[in-house]
Amino acid sequence: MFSLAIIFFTLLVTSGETSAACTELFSEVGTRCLRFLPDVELDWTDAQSRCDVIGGHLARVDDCSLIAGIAAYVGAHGVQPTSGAYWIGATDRLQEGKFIWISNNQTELSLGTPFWGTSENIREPNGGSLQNCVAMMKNQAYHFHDVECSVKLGALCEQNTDAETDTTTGEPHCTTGVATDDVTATTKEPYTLTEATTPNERTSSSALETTGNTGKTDTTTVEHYSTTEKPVLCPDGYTSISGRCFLFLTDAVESWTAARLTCSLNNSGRLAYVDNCHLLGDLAAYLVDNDISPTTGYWIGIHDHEAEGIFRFTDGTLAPLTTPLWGFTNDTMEPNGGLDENCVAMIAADDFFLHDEDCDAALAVLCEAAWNTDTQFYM
Ligand SMILES: [Ca+2]
Ligand SMILES: [Ca+2]
Ligand SMILES: [Ca+2]
Repeated sequence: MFSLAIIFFTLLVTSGETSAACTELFSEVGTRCLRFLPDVELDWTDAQSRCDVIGGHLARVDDCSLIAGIAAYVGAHGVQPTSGAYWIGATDRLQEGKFIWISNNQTELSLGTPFWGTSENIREPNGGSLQNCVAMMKNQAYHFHDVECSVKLGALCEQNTDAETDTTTGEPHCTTGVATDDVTATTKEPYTLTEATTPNERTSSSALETTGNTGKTDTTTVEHYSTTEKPVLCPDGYTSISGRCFLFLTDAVESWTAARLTCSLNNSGRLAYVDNCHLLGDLAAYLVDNDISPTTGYWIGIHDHEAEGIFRFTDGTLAPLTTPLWGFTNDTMEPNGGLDENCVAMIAADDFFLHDEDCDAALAVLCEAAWNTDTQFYM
């Protein structure tokens, strides 16, 4: 009976992990329903029309973890875009420099880390009023670039939700029996840009209330930077970001091994485990917004000392370093140092994307407080 209950619960949880209910024209990627049209070579407007014909819109890639899902799907199914890039549903046509998603009430696409790639070491978007449409670039691990909207690229479509279907002009979408590649793009305007009324600014606060955890006396005022995680109490000097505690030692310029020791001497911390793109984005935004920037970068707790190309955290566990965590040097994807570069840092000149570096290089130090299972506090 007990095991049956567990199985039932597992089924519930498993089905709850995905909200996708994809029609036959779309494939489940993460929690989304996407259709890859790698060979169409359409300008951005025609690509949107093509998606509209099959009951979708150009994809809203507003979750950085979806980039890894897309890259993995492309690799597994051989749907690399023949043009080198996929159009997605973001544009700054309405207001130069402000990129919005054409679905989901035109929410804003944030600039910087971790969504955007580089061209010749210059951060995208870089095209000003000449480049107003957003594409995911095959040779940049599907990071975003702004591109001239008239360029002919592949289309990455996303199935409309019921709500999105309901708000269209009333024409029902036919999703059965359509051979997508034979569909002729319609001439109707598939979307309407309207003035956004509420700027989608980053919400950060250094004065969020701390709820409950008052049992420890040597903690500082909680600062909290993520909009998705609850703030936590952190040791002296550490800052709460993404529900974890970090210490930025911008003046401690030293080798990776020395940096590791420095963290252990600061409340028994460790070099930071930058293990997902949401955290990388939050850390980069915190550094930019607080104008804390070393000239070089921050050592973090990832290395490939033991086996070249196998990156591990300092506790020996494998580091899940899927796109979009790694940066670029001269348009070449990091890590690029082979046996000469075995330690990982967040590099200031690359908007804090990850690079492998010479472990003897002198960089600043990013520590993370360890969780104490006895006290149930970060220590
Ligand atoms: Ca532009
Ligand atoms: Ca560009
Ligand atoms: Ca490197």
